[in-house]
Amino acid sequence: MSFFDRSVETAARRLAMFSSRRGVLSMIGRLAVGAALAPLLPVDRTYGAPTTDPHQMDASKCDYWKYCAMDGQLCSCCGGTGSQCPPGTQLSRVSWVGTCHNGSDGKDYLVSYMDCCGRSSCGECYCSANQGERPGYNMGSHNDVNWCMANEESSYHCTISVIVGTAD
Ligand code: ABN
Repeated sequence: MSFFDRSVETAARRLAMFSSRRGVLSMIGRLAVGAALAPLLPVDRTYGAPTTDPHQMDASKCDYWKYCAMDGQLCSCCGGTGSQCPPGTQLSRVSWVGTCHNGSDGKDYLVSYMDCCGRSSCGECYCSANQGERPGYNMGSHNDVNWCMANEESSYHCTISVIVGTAD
């Protein structure tokens, strides 16, 4: 049998298979089952859009949600972490507070900002968001001040922030 004959025979058999009553019914059945199951598949209803600004979730960026009332250099850039002073520095005896909104859980948090003292200014990652800041006569919410002033070593190095609790 020639190649041409074989090809025509194969094509004819396939056509007969798919155009038989049983073949057509089985295809309709498969389509019906597929259509019924399609709505059960998981769907990304965000259409790829981030739910929040990615910077607000990145602790190395100034617009990280917890830094909303920050005025100072991030200790995470100065050998410490976002909530721990670098080695060789001491926590300020006084601090200031802010209320920051966490976009990922929709809650407001009370955040305490503290300076790390005893070394000269780190000079890195200066952030100044100042949300809710009040003038100097409202000292607890005023941040443009060297809070190391009450420490024995009063030189300012950098600033950390600690979540105190939810703001109800
Ligand atoms: N509390 C941060 C800071 C330190 C020195 C001067 C201004 C602000």
